[in-house]
Amino acid sequence: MPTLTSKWRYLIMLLGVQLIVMALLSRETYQKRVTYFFRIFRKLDVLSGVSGSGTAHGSNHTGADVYANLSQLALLSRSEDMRYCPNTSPLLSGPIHVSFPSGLTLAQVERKNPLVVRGGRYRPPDCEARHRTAIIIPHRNREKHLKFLLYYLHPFLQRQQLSYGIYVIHQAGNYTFNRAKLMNIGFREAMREMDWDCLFFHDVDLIPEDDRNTYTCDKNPKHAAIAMDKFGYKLPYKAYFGGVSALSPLHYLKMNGFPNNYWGWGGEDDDIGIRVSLAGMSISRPSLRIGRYKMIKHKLDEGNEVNPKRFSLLAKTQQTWKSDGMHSVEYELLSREYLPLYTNITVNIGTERGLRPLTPKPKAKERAENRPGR
Ligand code: BGN
Repeated sequence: MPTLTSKWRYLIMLLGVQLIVMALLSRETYQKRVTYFFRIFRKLDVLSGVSGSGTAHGSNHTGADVYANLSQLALLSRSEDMRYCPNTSPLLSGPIHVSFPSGLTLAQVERKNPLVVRGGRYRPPDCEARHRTAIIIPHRNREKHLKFLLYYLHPFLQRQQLSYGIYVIHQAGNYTFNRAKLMNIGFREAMREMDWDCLFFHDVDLIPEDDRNTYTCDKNPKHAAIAMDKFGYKLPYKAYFGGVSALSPLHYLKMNGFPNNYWGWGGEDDDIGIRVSLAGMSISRPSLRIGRYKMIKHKLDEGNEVNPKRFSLLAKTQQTWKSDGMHSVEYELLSREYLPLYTNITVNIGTERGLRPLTPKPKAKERAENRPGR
């Protein structure tokens, strides 16, 4: 009998050790499962239009809900003798949780931003903003990305207590895309409407991940998207100026805006970076910890093929920057719509061979035939 008891004891001990080893091995998978489980809840939260989930001072690595705390703003009202907002907004919370749930609609984004008015404009309800920032987004066929950007950008800017407006510059037609030219147009059309003191030139697929990355201008042109997930949260090269950058109207005028002659993907951001130094300025940047962005994954768009001329264009920036830029931008304004979440400016920018009508004008004979009464 005593031998049987010790055998049992031995077996139980062995089972115990096995259980401990299994628990240790499955810890990582278990954690992943728990995180996945919580993510499902976050997604539901986003879609059901509930605000205020997540911690206001989110120091956890996944970050806080970008809408946390903002619902209180809707209860405040403006008064005549309002003070300036504080230098640092009390609404900032640091890292923001960014995910891309399916099923999000623009109507839901609208509901979550009750203080945003026609044309995508906003002013803090309880204090006079210290800064007026216009966001310029070059766009074509990226409705899904735009929806996510608007979902995150509106509350992000409200947390910073800015007076702001969002402009989407939509290239009409199927000709090759020209990001820098659209940004020149955005500058002109936005400044025509209001005396903005800072302009953020913003790719549609980049979501800021930390609300301390303030959308205000510095003494020098600022490169804000310094740490993108696709580049391992560091600069791909020292002179990189792509993704999101910020210029005051004075910076912009000093460097004659952006080039108009980069058709297709690549090089135009490098050209803009070179212009900054040719105009006697330098590039300022937030810290790597704060200038973080998540990119919405996508394939290279049709009509935005890699530009084979970018190398030769870049080699000539020094000779061309004064003649090609904001002074020489040519376009046809097709429409200006004040939508609930942004101002949509649709333009015909022509092709590399110049400005040409999107739909060829009918010949004189056809025009005569189509006259009413015939
Ligand atoms: C660079 C591109 C940029 C682009 C970054 C990041 C060129 C010019 C040739 C020297 N520049 O290589 O436009 O933003 O990669 O993708 O292609």
